[in-house]
Amino acid sequence: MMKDPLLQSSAAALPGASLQKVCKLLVLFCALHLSVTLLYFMFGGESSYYTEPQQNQIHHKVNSSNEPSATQEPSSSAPAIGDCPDPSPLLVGPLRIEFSISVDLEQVRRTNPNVMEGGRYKPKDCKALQKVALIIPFRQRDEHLKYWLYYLHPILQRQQLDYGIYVINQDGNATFNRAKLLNIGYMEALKEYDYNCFVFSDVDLIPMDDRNIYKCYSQPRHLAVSMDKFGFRLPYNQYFGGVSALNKEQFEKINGFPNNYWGWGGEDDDIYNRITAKGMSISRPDAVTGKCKMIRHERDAKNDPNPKRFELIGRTRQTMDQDGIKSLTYKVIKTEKFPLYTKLTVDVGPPPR
Ligand code: UDH
Ligand code: NGS
Repeated sequence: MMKDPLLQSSAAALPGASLQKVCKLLVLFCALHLSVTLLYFMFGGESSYYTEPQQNQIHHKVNSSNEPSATQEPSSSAPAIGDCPDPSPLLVGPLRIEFSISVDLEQVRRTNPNVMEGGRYKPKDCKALQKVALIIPFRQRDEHLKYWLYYLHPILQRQQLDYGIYVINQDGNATFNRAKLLNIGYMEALKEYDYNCFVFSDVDLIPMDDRNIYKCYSQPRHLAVSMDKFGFRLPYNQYFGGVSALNKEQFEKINGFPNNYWGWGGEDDDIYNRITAKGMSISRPDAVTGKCKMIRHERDAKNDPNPKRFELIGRTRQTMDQDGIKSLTYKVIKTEKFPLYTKLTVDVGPPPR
């Protein structure tokens, strides 16, 4: 049988030593190829197979839209975050509110670790739809303030608001002036941050549903519409007391609140008159969402019913453009930054004789 001459010749041409040499060369070649491939992946292969094209594209988009133009200030390197969803997905609805528990503010601070000094908070993962200053008229109601902070901080965080708490404490023992304290809160909060919404809340009122959002609407908002002490309904249609919210434009339009209501009653009716006199209406949540509980208490010293209140309400339209934030005078006596709120002690001046 004839043998393949080619096979015959190659076999004959490869003695043992040469075969070993060829094998060694082959192994060397393979090793070299492997090292080059490895080096390529480690240092030079960014745009190669294993990069994540989708992530790269997103990066690129953010970078290109954030690219500072010649006239722009260089922006910070933090990536832009989107607006918080409306409504907030964190809301839980009806809440159990009770005042028999004892509240320790140190504990409240620990359970709200994201609240910053002075009672400031803003959501981390999204941009809050509004910057809200919460303003509380105050004098000697520390027990009530504890409940307010205990309940409201978690609610306001679930509502994903960028907010700050301002307790406006009337100095001295003269007759109380709720509306003037609220005007002062407005002015002072604005000095601290670019708030665009102002929620004015009595210290003893707690919402029973976190869907009652403590923010501003296209019309001035009345939030305390369904109080337990009134059998969960409005005491009268024009009622605007307890808790209300006005944006900067609405508040300025009515020249703020009146400064000349000393003692209890009527200032909220005056505010209602101001709003309607300027052609605005009142926005309200429904009676279920708007349920709230009041901490029962006796009448405070130096806050007796104001005998002049009916006469004053009758003249709102004549007085409102003079009496308000335009004519507001006061002195800040003390500013205290507590972990859960900012307390401003203010001199509101003496009531008229
Ligand atoms: N406030 C104080 N200190 C005072 C007076 C009033 O902090 O000395 C503040 C506080 O935020 C309060 C708000 O002003 O929630 C409204 O005042 P108010 O409590 O006098 O009004 P309210 O309608 O009570 O809550 C009226 C007296 C009810 C007497 C009931 C007697 N059974
Ligand atoms: C009205 C007062 C309001 C007060 C409301 C509820 O009569 O200021 O009662 O008061 N107006 C006048 O007195 C003119 S409450 O029952 O909550 O104490 O807000």
